[in-house]
Amino acid sequence: MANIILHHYEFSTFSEKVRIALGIKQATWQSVDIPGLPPRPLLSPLTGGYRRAPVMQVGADIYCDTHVILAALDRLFPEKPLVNTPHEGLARAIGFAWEREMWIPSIGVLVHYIGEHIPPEFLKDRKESYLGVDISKEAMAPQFAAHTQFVRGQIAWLTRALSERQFLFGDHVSAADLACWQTIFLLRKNCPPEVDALLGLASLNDWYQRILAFGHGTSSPLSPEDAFEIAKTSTPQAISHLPANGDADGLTDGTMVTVTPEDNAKVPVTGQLLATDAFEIVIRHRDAQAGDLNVHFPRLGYTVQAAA
Ligand SMILES: N[C@@H](CCC(=O)N[C@@H](CS)C(=O)NCC(=O)O)C(=O)O
Repeated sequence: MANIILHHYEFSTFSEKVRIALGIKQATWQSVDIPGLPPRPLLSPLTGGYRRAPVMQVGADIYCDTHVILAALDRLFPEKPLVNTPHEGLARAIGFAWEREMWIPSIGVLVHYIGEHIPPEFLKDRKESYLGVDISKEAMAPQFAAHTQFVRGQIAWLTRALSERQFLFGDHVSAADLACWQTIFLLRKNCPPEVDALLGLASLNDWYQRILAFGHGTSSPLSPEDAFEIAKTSTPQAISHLPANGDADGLTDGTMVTVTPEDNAKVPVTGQLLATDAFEIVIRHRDAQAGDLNVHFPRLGYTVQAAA
């Protein structure tokens, strides 16, 4: 079985989504604890500069973004599929749309409660290099009512969808559940219990606890140095799950491209286009120290361009 390495930090809620996915799969994995903000000197050479968390590593294959990580976990552990289900299209759509729409409003509610405890260097990083938004309590206060109403509106449809079922698509948890769950986890874990009443979260509690109970699988710590060494001494896997010459907006396999998140943390990652389909793109990034790496990204939410 492939050696799964997760680069993550404890309070990262997107990381929690993947930790729960590893719990659902009952996986054994290695945990690299990264700081909550850069510099991350031994991770960024592996991702080619992609700076968000979490990142999954399997040898010299690097998976950026939870959407591509969950799909990769389904290939490694076909039991209990999260993306590769009969509801794949909806699982992908709900997961993407929910996270995209909910991230800033959820942070707005979060900082209303705990904003005074966030260190200035964290606020600076989030404003200047990640979100482009000032997430200090003072800056977000004028939008608190609007953010609350938006989150409550989203919670309302989720509650209705879950009223007669265990998970969004029935008896089996999917990537859509995990996406919705992780933003609620952010709030429930960090805010006082009154957040439940504010947002109407109480009736989601059974579903919330069912997902929490999956746990995180079995992990053991790994140092960033050892993870780097594993990447350096491994060979990227041959790609069998994507077609050769898939459509990358007219760019052909072998072309040097950049892949850039289009929502935030817009750092372009450069590499040679190896393979793509409608959902994923893999580029070969060459790092002077780590050597050849296959870096995997989702298509949705990323812009692919010929490198200058
Ligand atoms: N679309 C990305 C979003 C990831 C994301 O925004 N993660 C947060 C942490 S919860 C992050 O990267 N924050 C800035 C950082 O840690 O550098 C995904 O699904 O992985």
